[in-house]
Amino acid sequence: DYLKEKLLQIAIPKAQKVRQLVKEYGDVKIQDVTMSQVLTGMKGVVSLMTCTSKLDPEEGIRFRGYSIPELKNILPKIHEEGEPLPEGIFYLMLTGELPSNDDVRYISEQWAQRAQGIPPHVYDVIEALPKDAHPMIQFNTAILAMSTESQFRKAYLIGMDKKNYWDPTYEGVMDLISRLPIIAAYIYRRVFHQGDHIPPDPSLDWAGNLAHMMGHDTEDAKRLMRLYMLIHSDHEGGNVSAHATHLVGSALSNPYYSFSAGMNGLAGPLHGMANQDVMHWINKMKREIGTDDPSEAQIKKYAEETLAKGHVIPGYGHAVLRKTDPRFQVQLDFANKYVPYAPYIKLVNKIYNVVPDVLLATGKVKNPWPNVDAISGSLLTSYGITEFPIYTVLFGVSRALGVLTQLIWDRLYGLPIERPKSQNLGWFMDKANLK
Ligand code: FCX
Repeated sequence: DYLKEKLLQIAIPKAQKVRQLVKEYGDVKIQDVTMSQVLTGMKGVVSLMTCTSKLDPEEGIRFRGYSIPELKNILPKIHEEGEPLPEGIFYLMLTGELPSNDDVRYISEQWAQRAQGIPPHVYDVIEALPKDAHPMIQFNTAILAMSTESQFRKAYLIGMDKKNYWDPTYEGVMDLISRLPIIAAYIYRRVFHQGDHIPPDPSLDWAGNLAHMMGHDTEDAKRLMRLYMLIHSDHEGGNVSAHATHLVGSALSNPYYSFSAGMNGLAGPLHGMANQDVMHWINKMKREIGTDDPSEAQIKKYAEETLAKGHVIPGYGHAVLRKTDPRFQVQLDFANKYVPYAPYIKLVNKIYNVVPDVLLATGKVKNPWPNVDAISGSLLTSYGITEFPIYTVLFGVSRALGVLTQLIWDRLYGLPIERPKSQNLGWFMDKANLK
């Protein structure tokens, strides 16, 4: 496997640097931490080392230094006019280098081959769940059920040298990523299409195949799926799905356990489930106002009522970003190019015109701008993928690319178990001299 050899060559000097930093520079002070940082979700506290991507509050995400608009130009594509293949961003996040067409083809072929290894019991486990169990329950259950195949645990038990843990991690990650589209499509067809399943087409790319297996087999739907899989793939290390995957992986739990932890986090409404909740919010608005095409004044009133009830407006705000999310923008540009007249896209535009001011008026929301989830569901819907509960699963399939790449690097760096310190309320009160 030339990719594995290449990875090891890149990683050896970096792992040495990590060891050197700990040994020789371990006492270097890097930051002061305030009371409010700890009590409001550790925002801004540097406590993780992540190499796959970095999030700038103003500019948004960069993958190994490249922004999404840059990647749209430089990553390999199938069609000149199309979207980059997610295989390319995986290669970039893994190696730190831009892939050639051959590298991308190699990964496509690897994944198509490895995808064939899903054990039959995984489908039995899915089938044992009620059809109306949320697709994220089915997805995550399937991920755990697949961990019977983990090479990591076997290698650990036979006494592998810990320097080599990255190798079975890599194998597990490649297997797992290869199989996620099949699992996601299986759940989709089970829940929404009477179990009428569509086999994978090994000649297709990873994202194209997902659209195909879901039954959305047009070139347009495949193009959308490639974009979707590209932009959701990573958002540096501190977001809930990435952090949870990393944390659980630090106990040397295998890649399936680790990723499953991340997916449990993605299923929360403040994280990935927001993409489904946005659609509920929009549809409830249409029902309550009694029209499919509400005016901006009506949307403003509905948004204000949402806040008055103590609810969040899904798709808006962010823990790090302080500008419109470039992942929102790239989808909006895509929508304006290919489906400008889609009713949901028109609504997204109208909502974008009024909601930031409504949030700003609260005086407390740190970022009033839309995030990735404010539009992704409307875009999928405009392409005929109208079943909202599958949206977070699609997010999860994509998110695997980043968080699992980082898991390989965690093992290449030889990072230890993660164990921050906790204190009780009295300790914090003492620090503040508060009685
Ligand atoms: N609607 C209403 N209130 C909001 C809000 C929104 N969209 N965004 C923030 N606030 C509120 C917070 O709830 C908090 O209120 P409180 O002081 O009464 O507890 C206050 O504003 C300050 O929060 P802030 O520091 O700006 O935001 P946080 O870092 O705490 O939270 C999220 C960030 C993303 C969780 C928050 O903006 C939110 O709940 N947004 C809606 C859900 C959503 O879209 N999530 C998806 C995010 C992301 F892109 C993803 O992971 O997919």
